[in-house]
Amino acid sequence: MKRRFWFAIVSATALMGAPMLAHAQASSPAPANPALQPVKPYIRPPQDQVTTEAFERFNSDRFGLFVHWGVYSEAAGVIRGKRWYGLSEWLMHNSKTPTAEYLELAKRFNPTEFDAKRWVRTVKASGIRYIVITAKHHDGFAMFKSDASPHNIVDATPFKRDPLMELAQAAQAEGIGLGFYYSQNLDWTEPNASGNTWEFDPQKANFEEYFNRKVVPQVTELLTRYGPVQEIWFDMPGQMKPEYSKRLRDLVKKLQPGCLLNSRIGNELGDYASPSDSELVPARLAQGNWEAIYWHNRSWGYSAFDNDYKSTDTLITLLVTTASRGGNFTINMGPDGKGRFPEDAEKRLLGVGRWLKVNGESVYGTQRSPLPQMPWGVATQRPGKLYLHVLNWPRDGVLRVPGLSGKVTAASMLDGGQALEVSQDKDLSITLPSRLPRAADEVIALTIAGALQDQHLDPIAIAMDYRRQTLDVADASLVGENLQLNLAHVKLYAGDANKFYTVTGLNDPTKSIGWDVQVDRPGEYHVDVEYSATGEQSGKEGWVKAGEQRLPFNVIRTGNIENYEPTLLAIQPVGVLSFKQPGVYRISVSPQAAGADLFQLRMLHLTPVN
Ligand code: H79
Repeated sequence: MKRRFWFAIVSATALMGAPMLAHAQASSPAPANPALQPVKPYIRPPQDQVTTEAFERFNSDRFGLFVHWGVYSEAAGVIRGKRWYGLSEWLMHNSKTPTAEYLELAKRFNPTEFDAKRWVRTVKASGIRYIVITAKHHDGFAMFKSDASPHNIVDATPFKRDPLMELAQAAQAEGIGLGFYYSQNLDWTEPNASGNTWEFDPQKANFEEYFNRKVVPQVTELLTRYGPVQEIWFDMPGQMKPEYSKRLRDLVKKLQPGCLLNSRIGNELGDYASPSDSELVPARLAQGNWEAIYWHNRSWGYSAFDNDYKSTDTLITLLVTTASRGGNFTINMGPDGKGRFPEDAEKRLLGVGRWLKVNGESVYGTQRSPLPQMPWGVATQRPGKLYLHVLNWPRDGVLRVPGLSGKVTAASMLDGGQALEVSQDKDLSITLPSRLPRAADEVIALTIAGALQDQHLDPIAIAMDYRRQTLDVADASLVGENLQLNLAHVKLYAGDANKFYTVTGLNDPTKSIGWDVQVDRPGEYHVDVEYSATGEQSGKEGWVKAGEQRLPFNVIRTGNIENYEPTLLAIQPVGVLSFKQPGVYRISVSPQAAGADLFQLRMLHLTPVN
């Protein structure tokens, strides 16, 4: 069956680019529900030769370490004997601690165990290529010697050393790149900056004064005293005026032309895109240069009571999935008040390093996958090579790639080099070793004759030999007027994330959210719809359709999606879709009747019925 291309239909709204500015969009019109941010493209192509060269390094690195370290690390999520759950670096804000009291914490912040060389050893052994460390977070406290503010680690703590200087030297000696995080708009110790509403009156703030006295001098210090800086990672521009983003950009580029800026400098002036915190850009939205940043546990700063660090398997999966979408993966580390990496966080990272020692070829310097969504995992490529990252092993031991454009001349496991049997006519089939998988991701290296075409917008492959497979609305074709893809920010939902995509405007039977799927052999799939719905939406009826098949369902109430509030999503069984022959089918969701939006759909789940 011929491939169908529906994607043009949605190109204007969804496929143009990445949802890269989720909390940095000062200028976008407010959506009806503030918890839902419309997805907007962010692509800023390189501006000059120096930037192009900087991106060559950026895109070859692929794996970075974010370090959140400050006075809040000493508090570790606890103040006045009370635990504050969540982001420990937000402690001052969440507990509305007065500036004077917060700065008292600095007097006991004495990270005597800090050893820059040791940090860099761990970074190297973890296969990480660059570090981005908090120079100044929202609490306004500089983790470097600053002449522009007394609130800095050298002048205001018993430690008296400049850890950024020590780190810059240790990193440079080992060829590890260095970047600085700098909170430019929020500064809770400054009456003239934004953010501290418990002590200061925003009406009286003179931002210009703060910007000239603190931001410009400190950014200048960071770019003139610490050697080459790969990136300045600005955060939370809020409503900062374009002139300030512009002045910051010009300052950075004047001092270090090769220093890259992330999109959270604000006002669309960054070089590369930052999606929202702890979010991977969906495959079909990822374009251009981008970097995913992930927390390791559920706080960026050290928390004494959050030990929920990600497993090595999860970290590897996140790293390779980001790489398959052409992005860098930057995992966070929150050193404690003594300056040590938490043992468990470090241990799990070192596991990634061991995996990369064997499989690094499939990550560093690779480019985005040419393949559409596959049930077995993801892919990366470089000229003449395609790497299949097998995250899910097929039950029949045969890994299929429908309609691969290049000719495979050799296939082997990256770990151990075992050659694999391949057959290729229309589809590619590879017989996996007859043993159980040994790692979360076992990589097959394919040698390819001829160029690979970009097929990532082709139909999504589904297959009976795997467990549950999902169809996310971020990868869907939106058919009809005024359907809009949004990113929801919530405070956890009954699943495991606090970011997910949903579509608004599904209010008429002529409109639909659809996915073209490639079915490899006849089979039956049980369908669940995963969504959120308000009381007004409860009782509405929808269809899941595929070819002539129509499965009706009615919507139940789960609640509103609200900004940074908990959200429930229903995972509701609908029925079974049966595909009698191999081919491409469109699976779609639509309302049965016109009216208000049917619901806020997140994804479909397809579970093979054996
Ligand atoms: O540095 C890390 C975060 O501190 C920073 N970005 C990453 C890299 C960040 N700044 N703002 N946000 C993240 C959004 C924060 C939202 C929340 Fe809250 C802070 C949710 C809970 C605490 C503010 C206070 C919004 C709700 C309550």
